[in-house]
Amino acid sequence: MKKKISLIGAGQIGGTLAHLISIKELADDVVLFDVDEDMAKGKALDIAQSTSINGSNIGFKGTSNYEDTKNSDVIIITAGIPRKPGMLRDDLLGTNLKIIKQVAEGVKKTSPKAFVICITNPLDVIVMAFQKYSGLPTNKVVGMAGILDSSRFKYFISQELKVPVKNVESLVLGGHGDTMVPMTNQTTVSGKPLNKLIQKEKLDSIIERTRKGGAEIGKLLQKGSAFYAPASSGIEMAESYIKDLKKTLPCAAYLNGEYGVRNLYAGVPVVIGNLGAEKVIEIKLDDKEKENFEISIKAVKELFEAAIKIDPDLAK
Ligand code: A3D
Repeated sequence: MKKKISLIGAGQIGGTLAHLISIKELADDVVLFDVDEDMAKGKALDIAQSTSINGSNIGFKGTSNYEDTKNSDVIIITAGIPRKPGMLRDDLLGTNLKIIKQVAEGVKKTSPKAFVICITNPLDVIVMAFQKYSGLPTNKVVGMAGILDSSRFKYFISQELKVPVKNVESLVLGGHGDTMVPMTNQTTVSGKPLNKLIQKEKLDSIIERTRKGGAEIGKLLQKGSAFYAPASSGIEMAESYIKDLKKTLPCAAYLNGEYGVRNLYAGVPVVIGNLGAEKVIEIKLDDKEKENFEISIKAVKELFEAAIKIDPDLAK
């Protein structure tokens, strides 16, 4: 069966997603959709011209017409504005809420059966708003953040301990903001508990650097925010869905009682397979992790309340 992936937003992350899909041959057809149609067309053409070098056989199209995205298997949304240096993710709320409403209307009409991965910030609230606006089933709408945050945390640990990053196992849960929760007790390096390998002060500074990981890159880039690692993270989710790999990945998923949270999107480990977000895995948190997770959930809830003030329809 032919697979079609549409990328709503063909900016920095959208373009990188398209290139990765091409290299990994994850789909037969890739559509880059953007309000800036020429930019979407230009990137589609550029990547299409790399396929004879990569040896992939994929059709690319750039567009600003939702009809071209019709019947997509996977939709990855990056439409919106990114942070500028000094901005918080939450500062993007008003603008990106309006954009996600338009996107939800377009996707609902043309690809109601798609698996939708949202990347636009502020992530947890935007993915929840997309689900409410589109009415797509909650198992088919997820947010990308935890894979990226975990990857940053693992990278910093590997650098500190001078070990290959693949030897580090860890995950970061909660909301995608400064209250995100790196699970230090679940972290191992070549199977050994991290807490036995690193001093507390060093670990605390790595946690802080992880929480501020996006801002650090934004400050260096000056124009726009991180895009390579965010795109790789989105691709891991799309691949697990398309190939039914059933990987357990930290993603923003809809919680219906899991972790004591109801009717909210937040970062938890989720099995991603051909049914979408198939199962939320509840890992045992110690008292400190639980406390931090609850602080993070509170921050997501407060931001969603702020979103409802902007658009009361979200309360329905
Ligand atoms: P950027 O390069 O600006 O691309 C965004 C694209 O969205 C632009 O090309 C716009 O033209 C397009 N766009 C704007 N409005 C619409 C619309 N209504 N319909 C379709 N396209 C539209 O940004 P980026 O790719 O660097 O980042 C995209 C989003 O991802 C931002 O909100 C970032 O904050 C967010 N982001 C999230 C993470 C997470 O971990 C969750 C990480 C990095 C970036």
